[in-house]
Order: sequence, then structure tokens, then C-alpha cells
Amino acid sequence: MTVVSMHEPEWQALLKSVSLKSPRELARAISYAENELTVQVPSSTSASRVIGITGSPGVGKSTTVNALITSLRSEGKTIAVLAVDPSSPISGGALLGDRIRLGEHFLDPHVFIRSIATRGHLGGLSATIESIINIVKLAGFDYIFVETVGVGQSEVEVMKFVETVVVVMAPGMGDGIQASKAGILEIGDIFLVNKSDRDGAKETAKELESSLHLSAKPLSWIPLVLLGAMEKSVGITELISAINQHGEKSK
Ligand SMILES: Nc1nc2c(ncn2[C@@H]2O[C@H](COP(=O)(O)OP(=O)(O)OP(=O)(O)O)[C@@H](O)[C@H]2O)c(=O)[nH]1
Ligand SMILES: [Mg+2]
Repeated sequence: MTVVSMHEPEWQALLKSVSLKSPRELARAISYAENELTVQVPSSTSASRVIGITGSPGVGKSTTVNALITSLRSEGKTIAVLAVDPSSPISGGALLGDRIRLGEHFLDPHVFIRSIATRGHLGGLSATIESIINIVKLAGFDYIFVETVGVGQSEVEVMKFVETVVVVMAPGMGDGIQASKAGILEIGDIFLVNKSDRDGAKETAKELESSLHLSAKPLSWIPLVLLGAMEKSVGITELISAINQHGEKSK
């Protein structure tokens, strides 16, 4: 998509028109922010909950987001999903089709799904993500999920802009060791050991709990470790309640 440069009044008008009912304007504003590193977006006072979902490739982050959407939609909540891949310069559609398994929700007008192309400008990623989250907040969704792949430094950067960080892990992937290296243990508010239908999930959860215990600081929030099988929505109620509980605590 070619993004034409905008004058300030035009940009302000576009921001004003961003709402739940105008996905087109929302998409346009996001594209603009993706391309213009210096856009100014007023930080919103909206009540949207912003939740980061991170973890190694293939652990089930998108499956988790999918299960969250299904459950929250049944409560009438509105949801936006931003899928960020800091390591990949691939843009838009292809990435989205590949990475997000949210097919059934694409046609739901109360669910906004967007892949964020970072076009390799690592330095600008944080600022861009912050602007984009603020734009989506202006639209007033109940929940905004930010999915980012991997457990490296750039994911840690992205997670600075969310209120609640859910780290997804899976049994038998050596996630515990990787996590402690990348500082994921420090940023996680909730740890979901997914694929509990597979061997080793309980052990992974136990290992994780002891690593968290070792690195424990005096905290106002003690990170929660949950087990789940998101493909079958097993543990989804507990996950949503943990997310909401963390939101209450951080007010
Ligand atoms: N056995 C089992 N498999 C699962 C579960 N949840 C997800 N999977 C499978 O794990 C694979 C990866 O799931 P995704 O949700 O795409 O994982 P992801 O973390 O979003 O992957 P990337 O975005 O590529 O990093 C898929 O084949 C899923 O079907 C689960 O609860 N149990
Ligand atoms: Mg994914």
C-alpha cells in the first residue's frame, strides 16, 4: 500500500474518525503510523485492557488469542489483535495468514485483526508500536491483544507498552532456559504452560515456578503459572480471570 503523506489537520481528523464502527479509518491510521516514524498520537484515556502475548515460535500464542476471542466474544466484549513480528521484514497479508489462526473471527465486526509490519526498522519499532496501540485504544475496544513472536530483546521492548504480559510456553521446548536468558521471567505477569495434553507440561510448570521463586523480588504481583490446552480452550476461564485480576491490581 502506498501511504500518502498527510498534513497535521488531516491526521487529527483521521484520528477523530477512528472508532469501533470504522475499521477502515482505523486500518488507515495504523498504516500511516507504521510508515511515518514521527506521528504524534495523543495517549488515550480509554478503558481498553492491553495484553501482550509472547513466547517462542509455535508454543500456541495465536491459538491462545483465538480461544480468548471466542470466550470474550461470548460475553459481548470487543477485541483488537495486533500481531507483531519484530524479526521479519515481511509485510501484511502473507504473515497474517501464516501466523494467526483466527479464521473464524475474521468476519466478526466486533473483532479487529491486524498484522504489524515492522519493515526491519528495529530502532523505530518501539515508537511505532506505542503509537499503534494508542490509535487502537482511541477506537475503544474492551481488550487489545498484542501477539509477538519470540523471546528476544525486541519482544521485551514491545511488551513495555502493554499492561499485562502473558508468556506462553510449551512442554519440552527448553523454554525455561531460554526465558531466563532473554529476561522473559522478569516481564511475565502470567505464565501459561500450553499443550497440557502433552507429556511434561506439569514438569515445565514446576520448573518455571521454581525459577520464578529463585528470582523473586518483593513484588506487588506474584506471577501466576497456569496450565492449559488452548486448542480445546482448556484453562481459558482461569486465563481470563488471571488477566482481569492483574488488571484490577495494576489500577
Ligand atoms: N497438542 C496441542 N497442540 C496445540 C495446542 N495449542 C496449539 N497447538 C498447536 O501448536 C501449533 C502452533 O500453534 P500457534 O497458535 O500457531 O503457535 P504460535 O505460538 O502462535 O506460533 P508463531 O506465531 O508461529 O510463533 C499448531 O499446530 C497448533 O495446533 C494445544 O493445546 N495442544
Ligand atoms: Mg502466532
